[in-house]
Amino acid sequence: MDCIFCKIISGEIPAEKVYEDNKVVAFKDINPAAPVHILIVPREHIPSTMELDIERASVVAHIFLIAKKLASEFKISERGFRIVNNCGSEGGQTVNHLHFHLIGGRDMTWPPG
Ligand code: DGP
Repeated sequence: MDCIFCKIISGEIPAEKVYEDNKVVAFKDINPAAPVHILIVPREHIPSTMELDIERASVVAHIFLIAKKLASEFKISERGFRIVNNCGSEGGQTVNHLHFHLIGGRDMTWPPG
């Protein structure tokens, strides 16, 4: 499958991995939008939120727990951070493998662009 995140998960393409377990992998975004910008992705290739179903939805809860743990480790938990999932082209999704951005280390603005 021609998926860049599947290739990062398998190790075919290098990335700065910061966490992995049997369900998810987390690595630094190649184009960081903030001092801390980590992508957390399921090992299973799920194209987007629209392909989530009840059997696979538990991975999202797991991703949020890993986001919380990484926020503490990367020292962004006290001041706050943002977790973002872009879905579809108008939603800003550019890689079609479900992923959550953990972004922090600077003041955020709202609404997002
Ligand atoms: P999104 O726009 O929500 O689909 O976010 C995709 C993110 O993936 C974007 O912030 C850049 C990042 N990205 C794309 N290709 C690579 C890569 O090869 N390595 C890493 N580390 N990040 C990548």
